[in-house]
Amino acid sequence: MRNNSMHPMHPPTENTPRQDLPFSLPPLFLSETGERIRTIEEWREKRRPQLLELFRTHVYGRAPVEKPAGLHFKVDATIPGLFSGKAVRKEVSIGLSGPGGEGRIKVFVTLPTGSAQPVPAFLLICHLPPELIDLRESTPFWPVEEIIKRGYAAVTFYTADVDPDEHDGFHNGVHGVFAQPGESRSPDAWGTIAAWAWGARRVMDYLESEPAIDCRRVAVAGHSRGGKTALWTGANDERFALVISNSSGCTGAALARHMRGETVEKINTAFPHWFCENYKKFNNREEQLPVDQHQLLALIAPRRLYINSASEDAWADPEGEFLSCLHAEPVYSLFGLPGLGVTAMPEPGTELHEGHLGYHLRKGGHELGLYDWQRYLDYADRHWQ
Ligand code: GTR
Repeated sequence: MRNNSMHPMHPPTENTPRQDLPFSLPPLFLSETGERIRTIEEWREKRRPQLLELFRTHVYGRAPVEKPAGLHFKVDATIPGLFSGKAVRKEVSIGLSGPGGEGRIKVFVTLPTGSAQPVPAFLLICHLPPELIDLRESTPFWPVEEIIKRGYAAVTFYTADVDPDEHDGFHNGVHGVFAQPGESRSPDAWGTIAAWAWGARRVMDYLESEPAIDCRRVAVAGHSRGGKTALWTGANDERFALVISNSSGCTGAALARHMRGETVEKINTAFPHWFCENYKKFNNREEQLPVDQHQLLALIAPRRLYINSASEDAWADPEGEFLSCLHAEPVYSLFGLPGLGVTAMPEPGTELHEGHLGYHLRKGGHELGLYDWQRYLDYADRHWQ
């Protein structure tokens, strides 16, 4: 039963019936000033903005602009007759300019033909470079044909167009475009994941101008570093109705304090450009982080969230991802919405599609493939029809 009132049916509780953990997590329902959060209104107006600020300050960093003045869209090409006439692809450039110069994000928008109504869409944040994946083709990683067949638009962009995936001193990509001349970087300035998330939000700006898309039903999805980015995108931008994290692992869906597989120190060492400088203070000090990742998941509520893990993907900590979902559920309960529907980690091969929190644990390793997409499409078919 849905409960939209200011007063939840039951006061929110953090502990039951979730699994006990051998560490304590930062709270969902206690504000920084010690105030207990009891209602949807208090969550929305007090706690949610506080948590976003904590994640900006200590983890992902702060974007210097929202939608920039001068953002513009140009259709570079329209290619009809794809997949035996079932789809048309538009190739669109999003033009950006800031104090440090100009940028361009190329967006590939494949639309099913013949729909009288605007269609829902899947937006993939693609971190694989053009040398590895051609986004104009249908592949297991990006099965455009399957997405179209189910009646959805398939939208994607290369993250490298927004910001290169390398430690370049934050001079290139949108970091450079929006830096003020002579500005020194603050310890909470945006890292590369935050830059990519910002780029995904600009793609949503474009989609809002595209009459063939139903912007009330847009899912943002990504795999691994793209999954971390999808979560941060969805946390910041309530225009996304569904957020899909495919094996996002450390600083994605997995609880930092669970400390299996990749840890804060390991990720900050291997990828020093992904997060803000402040995050490095928590190398080997996860217990002192002011946030944990269940709170990131909770920021998506009451919108739909779908988490995937793979049984042999120990580096991304499947158990830590599942526990994070369980511990985000109280916020869905506050909204009167169903979560996973289980309290123990399911067997590999299981999918949980009933609730506002969707989940599957695929047998196998670290990848995004057709099996995963079919689960995401099934979930959308079920809840978006
Ligand atoms: C790994 C990294 C993970 C994950 C992955 C990926 O090397 O340790 O955090 O993001 O890369 O994006 O493929």
